[in-house]
Parts: sequence; structure tokens; C-alpha cells
Amino acid sequence: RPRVLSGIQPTAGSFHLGNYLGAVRQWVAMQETHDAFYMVVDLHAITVPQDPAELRANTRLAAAQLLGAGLDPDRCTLFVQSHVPEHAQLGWVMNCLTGFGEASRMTQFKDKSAKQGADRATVGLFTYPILQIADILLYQANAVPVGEDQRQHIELTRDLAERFNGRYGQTFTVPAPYIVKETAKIFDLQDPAIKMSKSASAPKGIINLLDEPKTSAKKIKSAVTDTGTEIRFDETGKPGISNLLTIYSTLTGAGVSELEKKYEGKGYGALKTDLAEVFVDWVTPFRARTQEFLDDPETLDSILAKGAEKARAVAAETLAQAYDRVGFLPAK
Ligand code: AQP
Repeated sequence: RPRVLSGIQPTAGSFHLGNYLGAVRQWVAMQETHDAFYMVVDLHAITVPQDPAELRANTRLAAAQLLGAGLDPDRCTLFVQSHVPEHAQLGWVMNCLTGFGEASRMTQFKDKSAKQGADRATVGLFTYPILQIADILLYQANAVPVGEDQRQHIELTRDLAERFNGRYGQTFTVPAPYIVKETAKIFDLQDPAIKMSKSASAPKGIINLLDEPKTSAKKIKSAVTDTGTEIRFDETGKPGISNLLTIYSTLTGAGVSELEKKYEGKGYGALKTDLAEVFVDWVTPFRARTQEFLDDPETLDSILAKGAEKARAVAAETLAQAYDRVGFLPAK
């Protein structure tokens, strides 16, 4: 089976609909077809300031949501990044192979550091894509399911895998991004020109999965659309409606053209009301399952402990090989 690796930050508390449709949904599907490794990336989370107690709670919360979304610990390896020290260890090696210039070209860093003020951004935020390279290469992953915003980081990962292999001999699998076109970018409900984002979206523009479903239903019903009346998928002319159609189609499995037909001659209000209902029907069991894991932290922690053990077995082998190739003297 091909191998898949992906991670999600624990920082937000609740996942948002973009995280789910852009990434987590694919994770669930790929458990069936891949040898799957998924992690909560707490090392990445501290690239911006975190309250320690909140970080710990949010790490469990993220794991509970992944299980609530349908990850099955019998069919995938679910773990917490900091439980596997090899990530930081290989991360250092990768830091030493990455050019300052090429790291400086990462647009996500440029965006995020500009928002924070260049002096306040940490070196960790700058090197975070390089830790991500280590995350992926440690597992010899073939595919990395992510949203569009991560494409550039996966390209850098490919460059570094090839560089290491070229310099030291074949060591790492060169991974490919796995980006589902339709859901690669879920847009903000109030500003369909930007992606739905924890840090950039206003509260009314973002659907947090753990919010009261009523609150989310209201946000869907007041999503910004255009002045027209026709329900048609047209990303440039009708970005708001197109975003709603994408969400509707993905949550129900109905094709976009099928939905266009269904809503022919009906107003935007009908589409929004129905989508709000579709969303509530989907999110209600998700919230209940997530809550079950939160109510039983012992089970949750033991799933994560078993996951870390399985992950370490793979990561340690890759790290040992990489250390050897680089020329580190083995500890006797
Ligand atoms: N709007 C989105 N559409 C599709 N996919 C998305 N992802 C995030 N937003 C969208 C994908 O979700 C996965 C997990 O992302 P993360 O751990 O990087 O989460 P994050 O960065 O904390 O979430 P945000 O909202 O993207 O935060 P900001 O904007 O503050 O950095 C990834 O695969 C990502 O592509």
C-alpha cells in the first residue's frame, strides 16, 4: 500500500469547515487505500505564542475531532508530533540542507510574518516548512493530502528529498501533494475572495465545527452572494454561490450540475436554507462522536500512545539511516 502522511495544528480549538473539506475528509477516505499516518502538529503550533494549558487541551481536542470525523485507530496511525522526537531531529538536518533564500520564498511565512510584524515573527515560524519536510520524509510518504495553501511547502519537500538523495544516496521517497481540486480552497462566507481561515476570517465568515449548529446555520444563511438570482457554478462571476455549491456537493455527494438543476428557478434563499440543514445534519453526529472521545480522555490518550509507538518505529528507522548517510558517528 502507498503511504500517506498529513498533520493538522491543534491551535484553533475547533476545526473549521475548510480544514475538514480541504484535508481531514481526504484523510478519512485514504485510511482505506493507504498505509496512513496522521498527526496533531503541536511542534508547529508553538511557532506562535501558546498558552501551555490551552495547548495541551487543544491537542486532545484536535485528536478527538479527528476521531469524530471518522479516523479509525485500527486503520490508521494517529499520533501527536511531539511524542515522536525524530521529527525535531530530522528537522535539524533539513534546516542545514535548505537555502536561506529558498526558505525566504515561502509565501505563507511572508503573509503570516507581515501580519504579526516582521520583528515579532519567530525563527520557528520561518523554519516551520522545514520541520514539515522532516515530518513527511520520516514516513517515506508517497502522498500528502492538504489544501492548496500547502502546495508550496510540499514542493519544497520534494526539492529537499531529491537534494538529500542526490548528495547522500537514495534515502527518502519523494512525496506528491494530494490536493482535491474541488475542495482545495474553501472560501470565507463573508469574503469569498479569501480562504476560510482561522487567523484571517471574521467570525461570520468561518464555520467552526464545534460551534452550536444553530450558529453555523445562521452564518450559512447570511453568506455573502452576488446581486444576481441564478444558481450556477462560476468561480469568477459568482464566487459566493460557487463556494456554497462546493460545500453542498461535498457534504451530500450530489454533483454540482445536479444541484444547479435542482435549484433552477429558485432563489439564493432556498439554496442557503437547504445547505444550512445539510450542514446541521452532518455536523450533529460529528460533534457527538467528538464529545464521546473528550469525555473519555483515558481512551483518547491510549489511542495516541499506541499511535506514537507505531509512528516511532517507522520514524526511528528513517532517522537512523539519514544520520548514517550524513556521517554522524553512531552511539555505541
Ligand atoms: N480554507 C481552506 N480550504 C481548504 N483547505 C484548507 N485548509 C486550511 N484552510 C483551508 C487545510 O487544512 C489543513 C490543516 O491546516 P492547518 O493545520 O495548517 O490549519 P491552520 O493553518 O491552523 O488553519 P488555517 O485556517 O489555514 O489557519 P491560518 O490561515 O491561520 O494559517 C491543511 O491541509 C490546510 O491546507
